[in-house]
Amino acid sequence: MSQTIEVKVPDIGDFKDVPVIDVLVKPGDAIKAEQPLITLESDKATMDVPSPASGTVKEIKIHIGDKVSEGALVLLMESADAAPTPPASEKAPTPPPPAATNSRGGIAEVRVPDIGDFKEVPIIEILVKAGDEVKAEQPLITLESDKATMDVPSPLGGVVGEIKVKVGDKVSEGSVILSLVTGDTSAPPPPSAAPSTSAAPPPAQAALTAPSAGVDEGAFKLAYAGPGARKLARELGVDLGKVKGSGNNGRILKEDVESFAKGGGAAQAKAPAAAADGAGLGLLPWPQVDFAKFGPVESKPLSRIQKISGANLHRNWVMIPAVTYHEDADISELEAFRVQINKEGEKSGGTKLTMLAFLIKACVRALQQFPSFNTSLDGENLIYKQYYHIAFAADTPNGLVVPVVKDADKKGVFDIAAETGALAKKAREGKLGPADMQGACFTISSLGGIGGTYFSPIINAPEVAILGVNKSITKPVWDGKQFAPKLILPLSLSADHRVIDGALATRFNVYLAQLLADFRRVLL
Ligand code: CAO
Repeated sequence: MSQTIEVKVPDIGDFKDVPVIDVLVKPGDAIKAEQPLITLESDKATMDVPSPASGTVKEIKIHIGDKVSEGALVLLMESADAAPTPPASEKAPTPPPPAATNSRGGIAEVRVPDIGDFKEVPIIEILVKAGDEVKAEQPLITLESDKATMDVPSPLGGVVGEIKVKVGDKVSEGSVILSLVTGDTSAPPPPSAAPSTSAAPPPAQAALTAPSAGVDEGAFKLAYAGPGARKLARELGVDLGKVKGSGNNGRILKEDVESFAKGGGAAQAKAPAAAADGAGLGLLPWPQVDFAKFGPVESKPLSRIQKISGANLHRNWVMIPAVTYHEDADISELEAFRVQINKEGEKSGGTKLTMLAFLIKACVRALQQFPSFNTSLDGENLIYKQYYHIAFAADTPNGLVVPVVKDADKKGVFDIAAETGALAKKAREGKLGPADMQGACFTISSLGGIGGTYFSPIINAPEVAILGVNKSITKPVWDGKQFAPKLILPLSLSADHRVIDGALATRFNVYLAQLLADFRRVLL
């Protein structure tokens, strides 16, 4: 017998009441273990809740917009894992996945229809997934050229088989999109009853959602909204760039589009937060340029990490009156020590000490010496933290992420080096969980492995300071009698001026440089 499983929100770190921004399955869907079921989005991260087992979705217990915490019931499913395979003649106790229901139909290949003069148009959304049951005319993918956004509808009813394209692929008339297991007698039959047929969707004109008059296409493209909201905006002729999102990080929900269309939009458009084009801030509108006029171009959608971190960085840049203070630290002895210890480690096969690990340890000492740096603004109060969790920016193929080394004050430099190495690896593999990225007191952004001299890092709110580090370089330094070669590490400290004034920031920098110049001071 199959078994009904209650799928609940797993341990999601300290996150509570996190909004559901997407429900990725529906009753009747056949799902595999680990397949994402819903997407949650906090102000720090977007996370999918995976299925604990294979089976069939029975009942969904939540809606988009619900706020959930660990243990919340997501859905009921019939677990296939628990069920012995029934004999062929025996009727399955639960409805089989849709793909298995149509034995009379064939397999149709759905292709891009006539889309006018458009060629090599990028796919910006795939609206269905393998196993989905679709109706004739239901949109399958969304294409977006520099002139128009268009949905390609399904020519037939059926069940989606293999999806042959991915977001970012460029398609033209005739490109194969997916295979469709047909058999829905209510829909027009495929042109041929052969098992593999080529089904031309309705003419593109039926699907083409040309830009509405007055819609700013550039801002529409950049708006932070999912396919549902985008589609609705097209249908209602709403200029998405002017809609204020009420979802997490300003994500535009369908309701926002509806209320904008109903007239609330005029007021919204005036709100500064909604002014994607800067008009609401009294600024000139964002320049709209047809780049293709000047040479070949290619449009690629931002990654999910870029969209989320972009919204956070923008807020922090606009809202924090930050000043960046520079300092040079003489790390000649520290680097010699690091190299020496690593050589010894090579013999014993130990963890490699990194400059980042020493920096984390030195920053903890500096935060202890200057507690104002280990705070967060909370209205008119300043929260002083008595723990030392240090974040570091990690560059990944999908964008910037900021994992956190917890309780760095209680860890040795070897442990910190091992932990940053493991976190950076996890980050590059896209496997960081929410708990890995929360609770930071202070952030280090190290570009030392790449180069550069100084830069101006953006504070990671609600922290009040961030340390930027570039590549160390040997420079001649006057020691009172002569120039001596010293290995100099350029430091760039950005601090929130509401909490930290210039004198304090400079004292912090000078102290940090002293620690790095003579690491024994960390023990004092
Ligand atoms: N000066 C000179 N050399 C340095 C250095 C510095 N400040 N910091 C690191 N290096 C050297 C290392 O010693 C290493 O050399 P070897 O291979 O010879 O040992 C090399 O540069 C590569 O180091 P790394 O950058 O891979 O390792 P790390 O521990 O220093 O940094 C991490 C780890 C995760 C911080 C890094 O990989 C990373 O992602 N950096 C980018 C962060 C970023 O994008 N910040 C900008 C945020 S704002 O847009």
